[in-house]
Amino acid sequence: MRFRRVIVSIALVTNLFFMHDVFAQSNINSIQIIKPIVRVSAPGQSMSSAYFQIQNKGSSADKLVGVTFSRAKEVQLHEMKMDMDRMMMRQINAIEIPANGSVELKPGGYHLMLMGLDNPIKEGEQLKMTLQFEKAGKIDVTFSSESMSNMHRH
Ligand SMILES: [Cu+2]
Repeated sequence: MRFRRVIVSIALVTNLFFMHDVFAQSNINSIQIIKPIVRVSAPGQSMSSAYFQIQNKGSSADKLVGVTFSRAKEVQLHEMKMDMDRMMMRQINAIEIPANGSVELKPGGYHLMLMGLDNPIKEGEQLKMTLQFEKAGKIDVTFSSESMSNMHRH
């Protein structure tokens, strides 16, 4: 009897372990967005940029393939790189997040380019965007707006 009870508990623990594993690997829960920030735009400017960190706790790589924002005509994925001795910005199709890894969108690197804003982004705004991932699907994210000078302190 005693032996049997031990077997049952091991089965239970193993089961919980597997359930946890499945949960962690499910695409919806594997992607986390950390510290989403939109840069305050200068008055009259119809563009801005946005930054955040993407964490992928899943066991397969995923890709950020697009972003929608109701206040912008278009949101592009951009990359900044040194080309010869000049900083060049170019549009890219996707940002890949390795399995069990992370990618940071930050000034001077990957960023979102918000094109054709209806109004300039002001300080202290909460802005909702939808990020589209290849595997994890759509993720709604609320960004806070910050001025560039504040951003450098992070
Ligand atoms: Cu850009």
